[in-house]
Formats: sequence, C-alpha cells, structure tokens
Amino acid sequence: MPRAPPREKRLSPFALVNNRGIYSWLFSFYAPIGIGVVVLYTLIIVVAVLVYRRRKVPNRVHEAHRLELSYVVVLICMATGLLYLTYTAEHKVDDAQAYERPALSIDVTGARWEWLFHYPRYRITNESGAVGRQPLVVPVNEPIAFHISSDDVIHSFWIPEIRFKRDAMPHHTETVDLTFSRRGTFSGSCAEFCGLLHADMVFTVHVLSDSAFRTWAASGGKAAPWRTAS
Ligand SMILES: [Cu+2]
Repeated sequence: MPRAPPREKRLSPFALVNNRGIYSWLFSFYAPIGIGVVVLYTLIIVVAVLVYRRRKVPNRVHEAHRLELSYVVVLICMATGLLYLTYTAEHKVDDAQAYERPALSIDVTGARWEWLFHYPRYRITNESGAVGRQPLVVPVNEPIAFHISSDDVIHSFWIPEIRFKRDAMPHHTETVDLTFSRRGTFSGSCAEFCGLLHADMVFTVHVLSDSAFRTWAASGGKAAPWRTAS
C-alpha cells in the first residue's frame, strides 16, 4: 500500500485559526447589540403609545440638538467598532495562509450541480454529485488551504459547522484557510441558487483524526475510516 508523503510542518507564529471560534466570537458582539436594539426600540414605542395616547399631537417643532448629536456619535462608534471586528475576523481567515503554511491544499470547484474536491498532493478527486456522492475529507485541527472556484455559474461553498460560506466564482479562484476543530461528520451545501438542481449540491464533510486521514489519503481515497471511527 503506498504511503502518504510526509506532511510539511506548520510554521504558525500565532494561534491556530479556528473558523468556528472566530465567527462565534464575532457573533457574540453582533447578537447582543441586535437584540438590545430590538428591545430598546420596542420599549420606546410601547411606552410612547401608552403614555402619550391621550395627548394631542403637538404642532410645534421641537429640536434637541444635543440628543440627536449623541445618537449620531453612538451609532458611528458602534458601526466603526463592528466594522473593525468584522474585518479583523475576515483578515484572520483570508490572510492566514501567509502565516500558516497549510499542510494540505484542496481545490474546490462548484459545477452544475455538484462539488469537486481535488487533493493535488494525493491525486484524489472526489465528486459530491448524484453519481459519486463522495465526501469532502479533512484532518482535524490542521489549517487547510481551500482554493474555491466555479466551472460555470456562481455557486456558494457553505459549511455551517465552521460558520463558513464563500461564493465560488467562474474564472476566479479564492484562497482561504479553514480549520476544523471538531472530529465528526457534517453537512455542506451550495448557498447560492444556481439552477434547477441547486438543491442537489449538498455534500458530506468527514473530519478525521490525523492518522485516519493519512489512512484515507494513502488508500487513494478508497478507504472509509469514518465507518469505524472518526
Ligand atoms: Cu450551486
């Protein structure tokens, strides 16, 4: 049985990029702010309706410049803060390859209506389509360079488990580093309506231990170590 070639050592000057962790961290800012705004506005409307419902609508113009200015300042600060956090998170994912030296590269190609997962180092190509139903197989806790593109129309490569979604564009390759921090079997799909059989563009992701991944790679993609243990 041919052995998988040895992996390159990861040279990471900063902590492993964990996509799920990064986007969950980002969500922890957006969610409370969003909920807070909804609650605050609902309260203001309800209170205003109850307190002022018997009063006549005042016909004089009332201006409160200081109050209005403070809204603007607060909103600008919030928008700036959120933009900063969002771009910081995106930067960590998109530019990680400059620091991470991923051990594995996978070419992901969307095509009507399936996904192709090509592993250049192992000369393996899996097809997620109706004929193949082959999975995306990755090792756990390793940065992986994904080169995402499309053969025809715009698709969108989406793996909810790691909170990742990115458009797959024709004539363009997008490179991102993704890290799967939990072993197991997860689902993925196309998140961009791309035609009649768009709903068929689903796929399975098997996140394996390092040794199980090596076994799979050394078998040319024929072994199925997730059936026994992941
Ligand atoms: Cu699609």
